[in-house]
Amino acid sequence: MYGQIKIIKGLCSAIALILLAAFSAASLSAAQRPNILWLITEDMGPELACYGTPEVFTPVLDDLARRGVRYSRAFTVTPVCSTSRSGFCTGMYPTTIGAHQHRTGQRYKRKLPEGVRPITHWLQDAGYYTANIRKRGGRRFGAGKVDWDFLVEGQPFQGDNWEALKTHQPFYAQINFSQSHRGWQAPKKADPAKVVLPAYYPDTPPIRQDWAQYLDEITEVDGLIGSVLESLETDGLAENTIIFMFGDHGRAHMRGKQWCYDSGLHIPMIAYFPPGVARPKNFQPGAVNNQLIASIDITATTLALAGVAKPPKMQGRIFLGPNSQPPREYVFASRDRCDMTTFRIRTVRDKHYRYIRNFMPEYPFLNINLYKERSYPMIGLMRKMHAAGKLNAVQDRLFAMTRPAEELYFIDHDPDEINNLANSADPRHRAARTRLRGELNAWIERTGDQGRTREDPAIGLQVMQDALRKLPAAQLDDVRQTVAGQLASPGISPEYQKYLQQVRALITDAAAHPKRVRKRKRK
Ligand SMILES: [Ca+2]
Repeated sequence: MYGQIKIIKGLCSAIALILLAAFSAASLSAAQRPNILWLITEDMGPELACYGTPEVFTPVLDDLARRGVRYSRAFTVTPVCSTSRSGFCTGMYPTTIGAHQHRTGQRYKRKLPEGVRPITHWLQDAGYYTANIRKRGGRRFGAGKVDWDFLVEGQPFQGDNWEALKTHQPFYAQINFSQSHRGWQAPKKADPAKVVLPAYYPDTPPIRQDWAQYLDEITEVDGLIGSVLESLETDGLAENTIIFMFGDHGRAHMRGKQWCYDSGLHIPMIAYFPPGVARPKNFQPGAVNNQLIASIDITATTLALAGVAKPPKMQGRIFLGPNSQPPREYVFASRDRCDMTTFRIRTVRDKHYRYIRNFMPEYPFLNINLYKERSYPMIGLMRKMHAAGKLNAVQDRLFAMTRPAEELYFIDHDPDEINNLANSADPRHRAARTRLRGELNAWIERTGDQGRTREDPAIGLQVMQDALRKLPAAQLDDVRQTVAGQLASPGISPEYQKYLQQVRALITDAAAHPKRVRKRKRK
């Protein structure tokens, strides 16, 4: 009996959702429904010329910002790929839908909760053609990345070919640009001597070169986006295609990606309405908009512009058009396990302050992560400088063996977030801390943060074991030395010490089981 009621209830809500979608879509005629294009750039902070960054050359995006609106305070809801993409794909906080562990692994992925779907499914029901572009002009174009930490039921996209857009309108399409992800190869344009480094990096030529190369990748992406805008023109799509350009999270530098600072969460974001689409009243071309935007708001706003009613559970806010919701006072973000490296960090930011809570302060900033050890040359370089006593106090802090339980930064005066005011006696900062602490607590409860239950540590150790076993002997030896160095570091906590001892045992295990490495070499 209960089962039958449940089925009937389920059917009723499904019918209601279909009717809702059909009614909303019907409120805009086919001709009125615009195409919507998301240009998603990998691992890219707001380091564009139009955001004031020197030595990056982004004439296309600077011009798009002049013709559209540039958002100066847009943030992702997590600082790493798969969780962030899970967020803006669904318009939900990954912590709410159980997609908060970066690279959950297929066997741990869960279905989305009832009433939560990828944006493409809402749009497909409303008659939109959906595509994640991988090909243009018969050639590979676009990474096609999705990287979601949940199981998708049904077809997430209907196509991957740019040419198909001409005959399938209205469309919603994504193009994912991977160039700004590490593995950098763009031609050198930025002058390393002229780039501006954050205060927590030592000013040395290799670090300047690394930063310059990152800027060159952004320059490269700008050119590719220029070619997309040309394709829109040549294919007759420019007049009725709305564009949202944004980064999937912040830059791939040490203390950037994977970290809940502006450097990991702040993204460039530009919205553009072509002449053929009625501009919302709250959209002023050429303006710089300073309101706080969360990446999940792009999702809710895209649905609104497509004439699809906001799904009741969607946490993103509509910020353009007649159904716009009040601007956010706060943006929130989370970080949990990234690959093998477990943390639980939550943060809230208003226009002036960022508050961070580290739920695992007994683990160091450089809690070992094989992906970063391998991909970020800066880590090895700074480790040597740390050992030689060549880092200043701010830079050296990255090597502390524990972290503060709370952090508070006054962004207006401290954009690099280096002066932790969590224990400040200044009444202004104390008031901000109390207020933001309360907001964060309320958000954790309100949104049902699933990180309140700690993941089984065996999962992180399993990921570590799998990764170690794939390492060539020389790299395994590097990891062994890093672990030995950390174990001998003053100030190490008993918790991290215990964890590293487990890692050390896994290194011994990996050295004894080099089967996979040899197998790989034969390929
Ligand atoms: Ca990414």
